[in-house]
Amino acid sequence: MKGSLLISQTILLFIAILSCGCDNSPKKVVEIQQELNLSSDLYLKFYKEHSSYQIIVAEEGDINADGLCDLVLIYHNPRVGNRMCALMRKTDNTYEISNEFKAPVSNQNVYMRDIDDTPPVEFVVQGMKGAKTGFAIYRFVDGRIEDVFGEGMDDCC
Ligand SMILES: [Ca+2]
Repeated sequence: MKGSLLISQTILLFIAILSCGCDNSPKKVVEIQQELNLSSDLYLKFYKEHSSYQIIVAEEGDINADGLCDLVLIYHNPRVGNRMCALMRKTDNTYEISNEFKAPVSNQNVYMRDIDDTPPVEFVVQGMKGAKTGFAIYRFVDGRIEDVFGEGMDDCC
């Protein structure tokens, strides 16, 4: 009886691990687009202008605090590897592309987090390379994205 309980708990744990979003297979363009509420137009423009890139993550947020929703992207550029940049929406609904940073090799994630309670919102990029993990916090300052703080990013990019 105890043994079968242990086996069923192990199976449940295994199912939980499988369904935890660890799947690292690339998302399709349309799948990412459907997850975006306010920036799918910027996403499609960028995709059309950079069709050789594989876009891995797209996260929305107003990173320059101008009231217009911007888009942070992690993508694979076949010439140089994984990169992160932001598309800042302009009032005519085109975008200005930010400076680029190296981005993690796998399990990438981007999320908005107001770390200092002062606009603009910061954003966090995290990811892995093999077993190594890293993250970095970025902020839009004077027209550029700056790396505010990070840990282990050199080992996972
Ligand atoms: Ca903005």
